[in-house]
Formats: sequence, structure tokens, C-alpha cells
Amino acid sequence: MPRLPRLYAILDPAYFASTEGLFAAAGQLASAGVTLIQYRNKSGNARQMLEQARELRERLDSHVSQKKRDMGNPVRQAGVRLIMNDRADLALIAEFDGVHVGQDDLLPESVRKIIGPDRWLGVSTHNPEQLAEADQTSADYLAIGPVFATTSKEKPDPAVGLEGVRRARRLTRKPLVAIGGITRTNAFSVIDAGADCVAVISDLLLEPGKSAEEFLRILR
Ligand code: 3NM
Repeated sequence: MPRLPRLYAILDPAYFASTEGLFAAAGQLASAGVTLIQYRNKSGNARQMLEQARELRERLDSHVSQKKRDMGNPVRQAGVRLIMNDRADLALIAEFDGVHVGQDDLLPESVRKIIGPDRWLGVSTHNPEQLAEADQTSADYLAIGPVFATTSKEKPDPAVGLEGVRRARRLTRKPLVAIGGITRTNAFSVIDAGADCVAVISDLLLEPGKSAEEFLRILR
């Protein structure tokens, strides 16, 4: 089972004035030490999505090799693991490291067939039944949410609260990602309730680098 970092940043072009802004945010997150980023695009067409995804991959790869050069001679420099929301096909073409699916997307085992055994597969769940079901799949990690109220998702399920996180923790041994309304203020309580990792959109938008550093410090 993979070991997840404490912070999982989600970049959605809907929240950026330009794609350049999204790429800049990705660079700032990487510089701050974020190692897991999801590209989520609920409104773009496939070509646009692929173009952005490829560019994101390229920029983050060159960001890492630049950092390597800056650091002199490190033996290893971990890169950023990039996860594609929904689209297994685009994940393969853009050389992403995994796919994240929701309850209305392809079933986890269908995605697994496409992405193979090594790329990460994540599954969103919103209640104990869905979580228990997803636990039986080959998913590498499970997400539970929304934990708190969120404005970043259309028609969100009811918030599960910290109690929902605790319950989810009891139902799976897979790495557990908590999502929905998580901020620097409440993130610790979410990890304390049993999540391994918090996934965040809004509270990284204003100042991605500074905010990510604070999340990582709080959750260390
Ligand atoms: N999925 P923010 S909640 C993308 O419940 C997403 O599965 C959710 O954004 C789920 O950090 C959510 O701004 C939105 O609340 C997360």
C-alpha cells in the first residue's frame, strides 16, 4: 500500500483566471514541498484537458530537475506525483502517476485494467456503504467527504463531519484521504480523527506556496 503525504493539493482550472496561473500555482506548491497533486477539470473538453495535463507534467518535471541542479548533487530528488481526476485515458497519455475516480465514473476495476498495477488508483466515497464497497477493490487509497461544507463541488453530498472520518477509519486499512472544506484551521482535527492525508482546493488558492507550507507544518 502506498504511503500518502499529509497534503494532497487539487488544481482545478475553474478556480484560476488563466492556465498560466494554474501552472504557476503548481510550481509554488512543488517548491513548498507538496508531492501529491491532482489535476481536476470538470468542464474542459478532452483535448484541452490533455494539453493542460501534459504541460503540467512537463513543468513539474523540469521544476524538479531545475531544483536538482540548484541543489548540486543530490542522490535522489523526489518528484511530484500527479493524479488525473476521472480520466484514465488522459492519465496514460499525459504520463500521470495515477487516476482518481468518483462514484459516477468508471468502476475501480475497469480503471485498474487501463492503468495497470503500478499507477495509483483513488476512489471517492461519501458514506460508510460506499467506503466499505471501495475497500474491496484494488484502490490504493480511499477518499471520504465532504468532511465539512464546501463550495468547490457541484451538488456535494451531506457533510460527514469528523465523526464520518472516524467511522471511515474503522472501515478500512487503506490510506484514507479526507476532503471537503478542509483548511489550515481544521486540518489537524481531521488527521486526528484518523485521516492519513487531507485533500484541499480552496485553502491553497490565495497563496499556494505559503498556504502549503503552513499545512505541511501543521500536519507534520
Ligand atoms: N470532492 P475544498 S469535496 C473535489 O466530497 C471534492 O468527494 C469532494 O474542495 C467529495 O477544499 C470536494 O475547496 C471539494 O472544499 C474540495
